[in-house]
Amino acid sequence: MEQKHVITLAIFGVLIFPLSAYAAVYDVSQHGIQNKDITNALLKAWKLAVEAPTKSKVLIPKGQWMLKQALLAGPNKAPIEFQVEGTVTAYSDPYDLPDKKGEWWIGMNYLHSLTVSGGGIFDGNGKVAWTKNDCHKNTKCLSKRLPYNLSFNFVNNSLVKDITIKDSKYFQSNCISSNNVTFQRIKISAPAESPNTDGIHIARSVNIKVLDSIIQTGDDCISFGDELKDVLVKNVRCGPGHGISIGSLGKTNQEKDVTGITIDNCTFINSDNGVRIKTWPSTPSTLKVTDIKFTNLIMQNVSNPVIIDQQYCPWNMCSLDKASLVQISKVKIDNIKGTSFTQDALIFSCSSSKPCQDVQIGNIDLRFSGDPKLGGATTKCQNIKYVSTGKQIPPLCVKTSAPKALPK
Ligand SMILES: *[C@@H]1O[C@H](CO)[C@@H](O)[C@H](O)[C@H]1NC(C)=O
Ligand SMILES: *[C@@H]1O[C@H](CO)[C@@H](O)[C@H](O)[C@H]1NC(C)=O
Ligand SMILES: *[C@@H]1O[C@H](CO)[C@@H](O)[C@H](O)[C@H]1NC(C)=O
Ligand SMILES: *[C@@H]1O[C@H](CO)[C@@H](O)[C@H](O)[C@H]1NC(C)=O
Ligand SMILES: CC(=O)N[C@H]1CO[C@H](CO)[C@@H](O)[C@@H]1O
Repeated sequence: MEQKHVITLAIFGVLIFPLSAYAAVYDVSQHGIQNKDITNALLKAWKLAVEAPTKSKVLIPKGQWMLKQALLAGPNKAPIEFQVEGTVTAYSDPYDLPDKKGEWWIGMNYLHSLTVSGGGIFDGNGKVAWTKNDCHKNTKCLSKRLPYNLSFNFVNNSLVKDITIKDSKYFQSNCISSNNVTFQRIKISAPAESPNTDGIHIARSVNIKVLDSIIQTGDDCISFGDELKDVLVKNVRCGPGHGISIGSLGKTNQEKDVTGITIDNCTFINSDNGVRIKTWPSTPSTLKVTDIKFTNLIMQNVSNPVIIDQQYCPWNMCSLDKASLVQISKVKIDNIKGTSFTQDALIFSCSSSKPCQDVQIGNIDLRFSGDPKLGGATTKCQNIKYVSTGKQIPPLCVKTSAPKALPK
C-alpha cells in the first residue's frame, strides 16, 4: 500500500474510532495472568468495564484458560460485551473455590445491556463433582453446594449467544430474577449419566427466550421454576436428558404463578420426556400455571413425549394422600409428531382437586417404537377437561369410563 493511503486510513481511523462501538476493550490477557489462570485478571478487567461510562468490552482471547470462580457483578454504567473466544476451564475439585457458598462458577449479577458472545467454551470440568452427587439417596446431598456453571441473576435486557457450556458440576446455567434475556445459539453438553446437570434453569423472570440451541445433558434440558411470565423456547434440540420441564412446582406455598410459556418447533431425541408439567401433591400451594403452548414438536424415541404429572413425588419424598392444589389451565398442544419409546405417548395425570382446564389438543401423531405385539401408543387421562381441534394418534382419552389412577 502506498504511504498516502496509509495516512488517509490512519486519519479515517482516528476520526471513526470515537464513534465506533467500544470506548474500551479490556483484554484479560493484558491484566496479569499466572499459569493460564485468569481469575484475578478477569475480575480486574470486569471492574474496569462496569465503571466505564460508555460501552465496553471484556475479552477472553483464544487459548486455554483456567478460572477458579468469578462473580462478575454490576451495576454497570454502560453496555458491556463479554466476548469469550477461548476455552475457560474450571478446576476439577468442586470444593476448591474461593467462595465456598457460591452457587455459581461464573456469576453474572445485577447487570443490564450485557452481551455474552464470542464462540468460546465454558468447561465445568465436572467429572469429579458428579461422583460426589448422591441426591437421589440423600436429601442433604453435597451437590446443594456444587456451583452452577453460568449463573445470571438480576440481569435485564441482555443477550447470551454463540457459546458452549459443557460438563458443569451441577446445573449448567441458570437465569433467575431477570427481565428480557435471550439465549441464542447456545450449545450445552454433559453426558447422559451425569446427575442434575440441567441445561438451563429459569425462574422468577419475565420475557426470557431460548432460541436456536442444542442441549444434551443428564437432567432436564430446560427447567422452569416459579414466578415466570412470557417465556419462549424455539428451535431447540434436546436429548439425551429429561426434556423440557415446567416445574416441579408447588413444593412450598411461597411459589408464585407461571404464565405464558411457549415451546415451539423443538426436537427431542432419545430423551426421557418431551414436554412436561409437574406439580407436587399434598402441599398447600395454590399457584396457577396458565397459557402454556406446546406446538410443532418432533419426538424421536422419547419415553414420555407429552406428560402432565400432578402427582410428582420422586423417591417417595412426599405423600400422595392429598391432591395437588396447583391449577393448570389454558394449555394448547398441537402438531406433535414422532415416536414414543414407551406406550404412554400422552399422559394427563391432573389433580382431582383442580382438574386441568381449557386444554386444547390439535394434531398428534405419536407411534410406539417398541415391539408391536405389545400394542400401540396410548393416552392416559385423569381429571382433564379438553377440546380436540385435530386428528390424534393415539386417540385421546376414552370418556365413557371414569378416569382411574395411573399405575405408578
Ligand atoms: C432490572 O429491571 C428491574 C425492573 O425494571 C429494575 O428494578 C432493576 O433495577 C433492573 N436491574 C438492573 C441491573 O438494571
Ligand atoms: C431487550 O433486550 C435486547 C437485548 O437483548 C434489547 O436490544 C432490547 O431493546 C430490549 N427490549 C426492551 C423492551 O428493552
Ligand atoms: C424449525 O426448526 C428447524 C430445525 O431446527 C429449522 O430448520 C426451521 O427453520 C425452524 N422453523 C421455524 C419456523 O423457525
Ligand atoms: C430409545 O430410548 C431408550 C430409552 O431411553 C434407549 O435405551 C434406546 O437405546 C433408544 N433407542 C435408540 C435406537 O436410540
Ligand atoms: C464451566 C462450567 O460450566 N462449569 C462450571 C459449572 O459450575 C461449576 C462450578 O465450579 C464449575 O465448577 C464448573 O466449572
